[in-house]
Amino acid sequence: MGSTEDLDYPQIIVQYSSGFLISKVMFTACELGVFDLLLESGKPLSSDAIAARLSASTMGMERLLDACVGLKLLAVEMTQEGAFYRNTEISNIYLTKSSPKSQYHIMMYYSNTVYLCWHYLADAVREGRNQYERAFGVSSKDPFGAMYRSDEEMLKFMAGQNSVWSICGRDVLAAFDLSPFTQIYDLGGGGGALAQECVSLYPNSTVTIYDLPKVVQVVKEQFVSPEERQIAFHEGDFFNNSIPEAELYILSKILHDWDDDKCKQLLAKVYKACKPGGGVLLVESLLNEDKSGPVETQLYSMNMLVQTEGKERTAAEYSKLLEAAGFGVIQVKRTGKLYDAVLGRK
Ligand code: ASE
Repeated sequence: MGSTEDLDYPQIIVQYSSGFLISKVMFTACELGVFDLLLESGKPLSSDAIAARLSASTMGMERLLDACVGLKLLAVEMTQEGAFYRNTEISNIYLTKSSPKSQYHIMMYYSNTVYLCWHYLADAVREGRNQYERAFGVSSKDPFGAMYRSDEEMLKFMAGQNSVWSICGRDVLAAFDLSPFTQIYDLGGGGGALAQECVSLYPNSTVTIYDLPKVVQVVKEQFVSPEERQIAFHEGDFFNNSIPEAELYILSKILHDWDDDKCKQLLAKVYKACKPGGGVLLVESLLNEDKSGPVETQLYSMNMLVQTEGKERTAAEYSKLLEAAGFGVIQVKRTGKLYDAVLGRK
C-alpha cells in the first residue's frame, strides 16, 4: 500500500497539518536575512556567528537553521568546531534579496499581510467576502483601497508582484507571438516588471503602464528607470476613467481580483478602446475545466476570497467573459508554470 493511502498512519494529513509551519520557517529565515548573510559571507558560518550577526538568540537561530536544513534550504557540515551552515543553490537564487530572481518580496507580502487575512479564512468562507475589516480594521468595500491602505503596504504589494515576473514573465509573454502589436497598454501594470520583460522580449514595442496615480508615482520613482525609453505611464482608474486606444491590452492578474460583472464591464471598455485587429492578453493562473487542480491555483482562489472580490477561473470561464465583451478568436496557452496566457482578438 502506498504511504498516502495508509489509514493507520495518514502521511498526507500529517504533512498538510504542518504546511503552514514550513511557510513560516522559510519566510522567517528570509526576513531575518539568513540567506543574505550566508551569500555575502561566501563561506559556511556557525549558528553562533549567524545569531550574532543578525542580532538573534543562539537558541532560536540554531533551531531555525536546523529546520531550514530539513527543508533543504540550507546545508550543514559537521566539523570538529561544530556545525557550519551554507545556502543551497536554490536559496542563493530565490531567497536572497539581491538575486535577479529573488522571491524575497512576495514572501514578505505573504508572511506579513496575506498570512494575517488567512487567520480569518473560516469567516471568509462563511461570509463569502474578504477579511480586511477583521485583519486590519479597514473597510473591505474597495479591495484596492484596503490593500493600498498605506504607502508601505502598496510598496510591499508592488515589489511582491514584481518578483513573480522574474520567474514566469518570459513564459507568459512568449506564449503567443506578440510582435505584431507595437502599442501596448499594461492595465494595472503596478510595479512594471512585466512591462520591462515585454519590451525586452519585443524590442519594437512600447508598453504604457496604466495604474492608479499613487501607484504610477511610485513605479516611476522606485521601479522603472526614466531611461527606459520603451516604457510610458498613464495615471487612471480603469473602471472610472477612460482607456486610451492601443493595439494590445495586457490584463495580468486583474480579472482574478473581480467578480464576473466587473470583469465584463472592464473587458467591454477595453474592447471599445482596442484598435480593430488588436487584442487583449489575459495573464492568469488557469484552473482545470473540472476545477480539480492545479492545487496552487485552487489555493490562490482561496486567497482571492480573503483578499479581493474575485476568484481564479478556468480557460472556458475567461473565454466566456471575453466573448461577452465582443472579442472573437480566443486562444489559450498553458505554460506549465504558475501563470498562463489567454489571447482574445478584436
Ligand atoms: C492580487 C494578487 C495577489 C491580489 C491580491 C494578492 C497575490 C497575493 N495577494 O491580484 C499574488 C499572487 N498570489 C496569490 C496567492 O494569488
